[in-house]
Amino acid sequence: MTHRRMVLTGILGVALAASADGAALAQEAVKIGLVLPMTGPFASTGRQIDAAVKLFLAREGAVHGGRKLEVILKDDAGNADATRRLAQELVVNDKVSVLAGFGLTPLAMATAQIATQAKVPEVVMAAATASITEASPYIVRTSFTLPQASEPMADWAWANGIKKVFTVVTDYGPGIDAETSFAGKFKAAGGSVESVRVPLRNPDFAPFLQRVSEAKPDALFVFVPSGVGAQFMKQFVERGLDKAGIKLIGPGDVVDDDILEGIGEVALGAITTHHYSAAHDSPANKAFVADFQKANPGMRPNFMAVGGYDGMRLVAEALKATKGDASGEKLIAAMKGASWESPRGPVRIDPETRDIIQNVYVRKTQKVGSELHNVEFATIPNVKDPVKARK
Ligand code: VNL
Repeated sequence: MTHRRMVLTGILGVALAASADGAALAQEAVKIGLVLPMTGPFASTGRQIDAAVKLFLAREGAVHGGRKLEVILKDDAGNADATRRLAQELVVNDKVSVLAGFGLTPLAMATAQIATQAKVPEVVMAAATASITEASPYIVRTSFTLPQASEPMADWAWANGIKKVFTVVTDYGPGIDAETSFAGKFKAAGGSVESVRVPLRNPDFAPFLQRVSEAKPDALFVFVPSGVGAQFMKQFVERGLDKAGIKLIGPGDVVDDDILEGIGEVALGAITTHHYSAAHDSPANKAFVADFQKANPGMRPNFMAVGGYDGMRLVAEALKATKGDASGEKLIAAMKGASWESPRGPVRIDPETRDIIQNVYVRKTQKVGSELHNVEFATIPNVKDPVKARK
């Protein structure tokens, strides 16, 4: 080897050592493929999460663990075939280190195999059927599970003199989870439950609400996906159920903060159990809501926004822990057990299930000044997904 050659090799060696130290790595952004329903019937979920992801980068900066986060947003319009194709393209062509988003259960499920094969973490920010995290060891969730939100409702209802409940849920994963977890717990306490399921696409609630009206239960337990509550409540009023003395209860999706003002006073008095209300009383949440509303005039953050915001937080924390190493195995390992203060309260990623452990709050929809809010009045702390906790 000539002297010149040796010098060059030496320089290259130094360059390689520097890159191993992370200096060259820092030049290269860590890409996050964000797949959301930005159009179609569930576009409100996409809008909320997209706004929250942008807010996270604006408030916390884009550099975490020495690496710059770069978000690539794709619209699947709520169609699972599109989600799968977009996730595949993001992994193969864009070389993303993380897949994130997933507005509905079928969309999260459609991506599970890609996450497993590519060893790319799939951060589920919205979809909430309990079984999702079991579909891939690379799935981690920052939203919630329907059993986690619905079982505390059964306890509250029974403790508050409700004996007979009619459940109306959307007929797919999260609705079935909500119905079976609520009914299981409420019946075990001694209550009686009748149940109907309504189609996910183009739902007409009228015939189901007619049955509820004839059955005269003490309470109507309802789950509909985020955004659909406005239509449900309109038909609830049209059937005269608001005047029939039937109490409205359920997980908080039906009185979602995004649409609560639009639903109007008919929602007053609804009792729901959920992990997030824009009215959550903490300094962290007050600042979050104020900054969100400043960046998105006329919009109130809902539980989807918080799932998106915390999803970004989780990626940022994991990168910090791996010192910028974005390999899938390192990232998912760092995500297990991660904990932080969310706008919703304290949260932790369960290292065994990769689901989120969080407080569930009992809330009553009421007027706060001139606005309608879900006001929290009781807290069940550190709730794990009960389906997996029983296994
Ligand atoms: C799901 C669950 C979707 C809860 C939702 O809104 C929701 C889901 C779009 O898992 O599909 O509020």
